[in-house]
Amino acid sequence: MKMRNGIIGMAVLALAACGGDEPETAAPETAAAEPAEAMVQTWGIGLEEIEGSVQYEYGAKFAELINEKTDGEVEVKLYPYGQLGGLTDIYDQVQAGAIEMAFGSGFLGGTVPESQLFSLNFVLTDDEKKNTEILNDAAFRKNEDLVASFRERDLYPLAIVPEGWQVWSANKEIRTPEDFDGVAIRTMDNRLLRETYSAYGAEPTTMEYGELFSGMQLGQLDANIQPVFAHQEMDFYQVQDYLIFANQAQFIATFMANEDWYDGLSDEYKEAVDETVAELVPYIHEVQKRLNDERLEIITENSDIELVYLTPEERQAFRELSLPVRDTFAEMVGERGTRLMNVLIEQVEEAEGEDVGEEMAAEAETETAE
Ligand code: 6CS
Repeated sequence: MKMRNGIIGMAVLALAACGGDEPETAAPETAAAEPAEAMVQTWGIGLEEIEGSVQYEYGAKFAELINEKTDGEVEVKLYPYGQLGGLTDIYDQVQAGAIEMAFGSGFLGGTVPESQLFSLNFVLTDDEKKNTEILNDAAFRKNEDLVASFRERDLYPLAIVPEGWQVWSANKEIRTPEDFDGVAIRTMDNRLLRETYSAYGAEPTTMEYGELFSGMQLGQLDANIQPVFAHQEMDFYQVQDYLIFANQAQFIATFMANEDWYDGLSDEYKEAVDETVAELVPYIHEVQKRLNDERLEIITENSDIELVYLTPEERQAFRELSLPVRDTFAEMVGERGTRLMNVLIEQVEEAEGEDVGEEMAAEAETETAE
């Protein structure tokens, strides 16, 4: 393991030194007081996505705020997708400490099985902002079972980042589970997603993010699952005929740190990191909404792709098929992960209960006024 870590570390150093693939240092917008050069340290963030993505915007804002809060003593470098290898290479490198932080989403299931919780369908509310708040509320994000799942793999979860609804693209219209019959759909590499799409009647296939465009173009895949911004920025929409909005799940990534690095931060730097990730919760929600809305406009302007929005009744058929997959999750991850799933379900029910309470109070107020 040590040897492998050393090789990965050297790969990152070599990468940082080579001009063409130079990582991107997110420049602070406002120049902080200049520290002596020797005092400046650099933290690296591995992104699963390219420039212009939600993860990139998150990383750039994180870099700007950290630079300000540390009076210029820390610079943050972003490594967009492709610069550190494939998706699992990114996770290997943050586990090994070759980079300080990284994002991990669906493929992370192979490294942190409990993170497949974020791939479960029909678990969160229909309100994206509320979901972002629930996932980042201390009751969930600092839950000891969540933290222990990451710590066991030398990682520490800093923030949970929903990046927009997971939207199906396909070369045929899909409105019912029967429509999925024989459809080769690409899922990220985790068992939970494969079980979910098998339950829907499709034929799940795993493929690396960077290979998807040609997979669809060559007809190896009939369908794909991405937030809208990714369908656009990776040009996937150009090789598919339908975009189908079932609002079955959001794309959710974890922004995570190498455990030893995070634990070893000075109190001052740790506070800067903790404050920054808290400040970025409402920020990134607004960014993902904007990016997804803007990119949908680009898609519709530049293609004849058909947009399909499932009705509540159509969604319900998928919801029912998704429920037994919760038991599969429980079997896969054991007691700790199951407790975590139950905490999330409770938080969601509580938030939905508050909504109903607020609606009833508003109705009562209107009736009194009448
Ligand atoms: O589908 C994937 O593999 C990738 N999609 C997005 C939107 N982000 C990263 C992830 O690996």
